[in-house]
Amino acid sequence: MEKTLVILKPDTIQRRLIGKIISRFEEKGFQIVGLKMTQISEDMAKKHYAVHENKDFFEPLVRYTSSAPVIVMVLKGKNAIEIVRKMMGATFGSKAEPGTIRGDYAVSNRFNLIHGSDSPASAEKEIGIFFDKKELFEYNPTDLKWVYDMSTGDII
Ligand code: FUP
Repeated sequence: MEKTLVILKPDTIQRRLIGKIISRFEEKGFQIVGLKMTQISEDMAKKHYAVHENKDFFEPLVRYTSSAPVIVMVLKGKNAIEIVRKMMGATFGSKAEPGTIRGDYAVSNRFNLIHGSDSPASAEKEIGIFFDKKELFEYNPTDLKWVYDMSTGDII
């Protein structure tokens, strides 16, 4: 089982899309093990997007990310990182396939609603930045044995 960090960015909250987007992850079968509303400071946004530091879109990206409240959550599931990225769709709303979150709800090449960790290393780092250990929960969803076939001892 893998954990990944998801941020529902300011446009998701402003456009009242929180419920719709969280529902997709719940309906897919992911387990929410941490969730809260917060506002990302300019400093945190700069750190979060440090790989884009030298790009021309860095400054507006930091402004967008820190401009208003966000939802941060940790999702758990087998191959969660890759599957969540697929569900998000391509970076630009204008390019994202219909059926993906960005494809269905975004047209902008910046306001793209959602962030998801892109590797196990970044998931671990990002979860640590946004959540204290005591804000993450271990529990057994009662339907888990119908989400995965666990009858053989593996998670299939
Ligand atoms: P993603 O992993 O799909 O969220 O995308 P990236 O890490 O490549 O980009 C991070 C954020 O930078 C995107 F969510 C939107 C923003 N961005 C721009 O504003 N302009 C660009 O040309 C590329 C990305």
